[in-house]
Amino acid sequence: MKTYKIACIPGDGIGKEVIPAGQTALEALAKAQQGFRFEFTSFDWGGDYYRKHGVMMPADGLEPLRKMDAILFGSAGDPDIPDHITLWGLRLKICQGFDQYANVRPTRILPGIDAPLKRCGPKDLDWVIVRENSEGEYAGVGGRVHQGHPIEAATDVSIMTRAGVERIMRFAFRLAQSRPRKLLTVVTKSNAQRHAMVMWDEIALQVSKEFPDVKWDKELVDACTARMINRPASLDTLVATNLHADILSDLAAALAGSLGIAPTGNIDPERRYPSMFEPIHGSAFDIMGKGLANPVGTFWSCVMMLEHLGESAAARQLMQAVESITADQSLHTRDLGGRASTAQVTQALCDRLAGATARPQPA
Ligand code: NAD
Ligand code: K
Ligand code: MN
Repeated sequence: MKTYKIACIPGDGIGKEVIPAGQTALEALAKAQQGFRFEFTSFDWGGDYYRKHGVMMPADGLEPLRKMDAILFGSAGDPDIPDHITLWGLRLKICQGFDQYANVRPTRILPGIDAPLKRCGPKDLDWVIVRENSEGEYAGVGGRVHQGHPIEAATDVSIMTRAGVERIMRFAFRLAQSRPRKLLTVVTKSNAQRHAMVMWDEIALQVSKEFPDVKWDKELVDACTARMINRPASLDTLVATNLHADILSDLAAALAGSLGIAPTGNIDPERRYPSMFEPIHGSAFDIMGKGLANPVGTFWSCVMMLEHLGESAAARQLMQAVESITADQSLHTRDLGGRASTAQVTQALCDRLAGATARPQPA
């Protein structure tokens, strides 16, 4: 039987609650599907590891991950450790170490979810945001001089390379081409950022010629936020820089009902390394340890992982189970206005997965 080796990195805060929920769901799915199994290896990296060892993960931590088929990640972020240390010390180390340059963030309004946009139903909002995940504003280049003095100066330099922009554009056009509407919006800010973003626009035009069947347009990032709210159905696939897409995708998640639902994949499209799947939310300090975390973002991330592994029937079955969960108001967690716990939602999902394959008894 096919065995998928999955690394689980719960990390911090509610990551420690939703990742075990994701594992439970995957186990139930494998039992129902009967065509494959999972071999999970958990890594206790994150804030607690930092308190003990002074680093978020071991220096050679990428080595055990390298032979995995995929990585399931929770969140990096601890109330007592500065965010730039937790982020750069764990999540970005993996994303950059494995050149997961395409961050893919689907957004849909799932059945039963009361999304905040008026006159906007599930059919009016079906987006995939592609985020450049390896360079740009989060290249990590910059510094501070005369720290703490009145003359202090600091920079965070946004680095964009032709190769880096070309590969994310090509990925986005290909993804848009694979979707029914074949529609791509290239998000830009080339009115104000007149070097890298102008190159970004030029490369979009150049790559578009390889995809004559894809309809595409350009939108300034600020105008794009308004368009997401005023004309959501005019968007389908979007591609944006690391920073721009980071912001747009949290907006997208909120417009679809909750940050707790949205999934993402940090993908190495060339499949040289394992890709990493995670809910887009963070550690959620306000609710951690209380069993209130919505596990749906993690379940949907597991769907993306299964698609990446080529298990499309299993991915479909899990997504159907997720949608039947969200359709049931009694299974909504607090972020959706309900009272269900992480454990109740997870149990209900597993019941549905088991029920879906239960054969009718012969009379
Ligand atoms: P957050 O996503 O942790 O929380 C924002 C709000 O959304 C909170 O009110 C939280 O309760 C709610 N929320 C988020 N996920 C939820 C879920 N599954 N169920 C119910 N409610 C949910 O964002 P933040 O507060 O800006 O960040 C907290 C920490 O997480 C910070 O340290 C930050 O750096 C880190 N963070 C990490 C990642 C990551 O690892 N990819 C992403 C975002 C934030
Ligand atoms: K996360
Ligand atoms: Mn973010």
